[in-house]
Amino acid sequence: MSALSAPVAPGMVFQGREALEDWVDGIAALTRPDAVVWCDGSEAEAELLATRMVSDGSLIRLNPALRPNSYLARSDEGDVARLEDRTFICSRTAEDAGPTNNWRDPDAMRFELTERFAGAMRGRTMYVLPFSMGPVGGAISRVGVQLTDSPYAVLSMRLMTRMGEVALAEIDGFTQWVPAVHSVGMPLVDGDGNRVPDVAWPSNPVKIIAHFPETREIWSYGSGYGGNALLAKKCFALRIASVMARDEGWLAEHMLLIKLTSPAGRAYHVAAAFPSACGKTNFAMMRPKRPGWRVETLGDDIAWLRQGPDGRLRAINPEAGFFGVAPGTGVSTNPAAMATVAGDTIFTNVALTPDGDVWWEGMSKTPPEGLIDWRGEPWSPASGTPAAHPNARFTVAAERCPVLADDWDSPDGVPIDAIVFGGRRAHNVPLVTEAADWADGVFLGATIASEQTAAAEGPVGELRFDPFAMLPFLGYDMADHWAHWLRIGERLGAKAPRVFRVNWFRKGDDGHWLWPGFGDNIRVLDWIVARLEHEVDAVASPIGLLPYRHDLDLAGLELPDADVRELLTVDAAGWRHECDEIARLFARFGDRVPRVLARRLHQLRWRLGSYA
Ligand code: OXD
Ligand code: MN
Repeated sequence: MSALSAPVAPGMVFQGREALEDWVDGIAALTRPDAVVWCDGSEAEAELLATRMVSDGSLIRLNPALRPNSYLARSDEGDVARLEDRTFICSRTAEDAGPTNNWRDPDAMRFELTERFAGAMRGRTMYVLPFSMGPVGGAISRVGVQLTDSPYAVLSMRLMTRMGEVALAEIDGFTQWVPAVHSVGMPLVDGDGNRVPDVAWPSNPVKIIAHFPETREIWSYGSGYGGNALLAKKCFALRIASVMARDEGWLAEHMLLIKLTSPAGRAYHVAAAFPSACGKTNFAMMRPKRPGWRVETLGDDIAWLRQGPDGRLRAINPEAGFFGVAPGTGVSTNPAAMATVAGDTIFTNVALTPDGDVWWEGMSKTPPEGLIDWRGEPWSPASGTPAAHPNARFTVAAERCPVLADDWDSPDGVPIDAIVFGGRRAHNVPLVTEAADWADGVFLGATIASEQTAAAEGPVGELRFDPFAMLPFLGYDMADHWAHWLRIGERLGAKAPRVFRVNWFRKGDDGHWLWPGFGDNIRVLDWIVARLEHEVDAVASPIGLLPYRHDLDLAGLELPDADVRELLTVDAAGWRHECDEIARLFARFGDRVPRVLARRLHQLRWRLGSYA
C-alpha cells in the first residue's frame, strides 16, 4: 500500500483545494470504490439517489398524499444507536483524552483503520460531501468533507448540513477543512473478487468511530446509523470542534438555541445544555402556555459560541436540520416538530401504516390497525414489543420548522442573554436557580447529573454525572473543559451571559411529577427574563439564587402548596450527600480540576453545614 493510501500521518494539515483532491484520491486508492461522485447537494441529485434506493429496496417511499417527499429506512437490528464503547478519542496521550473517554493510541488506531478500510468500498460508490457547519462563510462557521459509501448518509447529510457546491466553493487555497471518512464496512466484492449481493442496510459487526484531535480527523467504520455515520454532527460539531474551540478560544457545546420573545416584545437568546433524552427538541420548539410569549427555534442539539466584536458571546447552530427521536413526539408534546416532519423527511426505524404513512409510540394514543413494525414485521399491541424502535428518528431540514427564528442562520450568530443547564433529577435540584457568577455557572455545568431510574423512584441514589451534557461528546479531558469555560468567562467579563439551572423532572415522595413541564416551562423562562431585566429579587440559598414564590407565574396550574414548596426548597441533607458525589466526580480528574471549582465545592459544603 502506498503512503498516500494510508490514513494520514499526525501533523498533516488539511488545507486548500489541492490537498482535498489528493486526500480524496488517497482514500479512494485505499478503499477501492467502483466510482467516486462529488455531490453538488442539489434536489435533482437527492431525488435520483432516493429513487435508486427505493428501487433497490433500501428506502420505502411513503404515501405522497400523506407524507410528501418522505421515506422510511429500516436499519439492521444491530445498528440502531450511537455506540459509546466503540467511539474513540485518539489523542497523542491518554491524559489529553481524559478519564471519561475511550482513548486509543493513535498509531495503533491508524494501523487498525488502514487494515479495515483497505478495499472496504469495493463494489460501491464513494460519495464526496463537502459541507459547511454554520451559515456558509459565517464568522463562526467551518467546513468539512465527508467521504461515504452510504447513500442514506448522503441524503441525511444533505438535510442536516449545508452540503454540496456551496460548501465546496468555500474551500480555496487556504481554507482548513475537517476530513471525515465513513464506510459501512461491507464491500460488494468478496476476497476472491466475486460480486456479493447488497442488503437493505449494510453494516459490519465490527464498528469503530475514531477521532484524531490533533489532526482534526474523523474515521468511522461499520455503522450506518445517526451519530456514527452523519459525521458532521457529534463527531465534528462536538468532539473535533470542542478541541478546535479549546485551541482557538471558543465553545462547541451540546446545547439547543432559542429566541424568546416576551409579552413586552423584547427578544432574548438562550442556549441550554441538557443530557441526551431530556427533551431538548421539545424545549427548542416549545409552545408557551402563557399569553404573549413566543419561543422560536434556532437549534435543537448543538451550539457553537464565540465572543463577538462587541465583546458579547454570540452563538450559531452549526447544523441545518434535526435528527430527532420520533417516539414520544406527538401533537400534544411537540406540535411544531409534528408540523416539521409533515413532509420532506427521512424516517428511520419507525412503524409503517397500511396506507403508507408512519407511526410511533406517542404519536397518538391508539395505534392504527395493520401496522408493520420497525423490523418489517406485522405488528399489533398484542405483539408485546414497540412498533417503532425507541431510538427511531426523523431527519429533516430546519427550514421546514414552522417556528424557526428569522435569525437562525445569521452569519454572525446571535448574542446570548442566558445559559441554562438541566438534567433529569427526581430529587434535590429545585425548579430553577441562578448562579451567583460565571464560576458558579461553570460549577453548575460541571455537575449536571441524572439519577438512575431505580434511584429516581426511591431515596437519592447514585448520580450519573454528565458534565455540560458533554460526557459522550467531548474530544479532550473534561476538567480541562471546565478550565476552558472559566477562561472564556474571564474574557467576557461583565458581558458574560447569566447562568441558570433548571429541573423539569422533580418528583414527590410518592413518585408524582411536581411540575407539568412542556409548554408550562415558559413560566420558568419568564422568571429568568425578569432576573435579566432586574425586575425581581431572588432568595440566596447555599446552591444558588432561588425565586420568591410570588415572582413565579403559577396562574391556572393549581399546584398544591406543598408541591410548590418542594420545587423551591433546598434539602440540606440531600445536598450534603450530593457534595460527596461531586467530590467523587472531581477526584476522577485529579489535579486537572480547576482550583476555583474545588474551592466552590468546599464553600458549598460549608454553607450547607449551617443550613437548616
Ligand atoms: C442525540 C444525542 O442524538 O444526544 O442528539 O444522543
Ligand atoms: Mn444530542
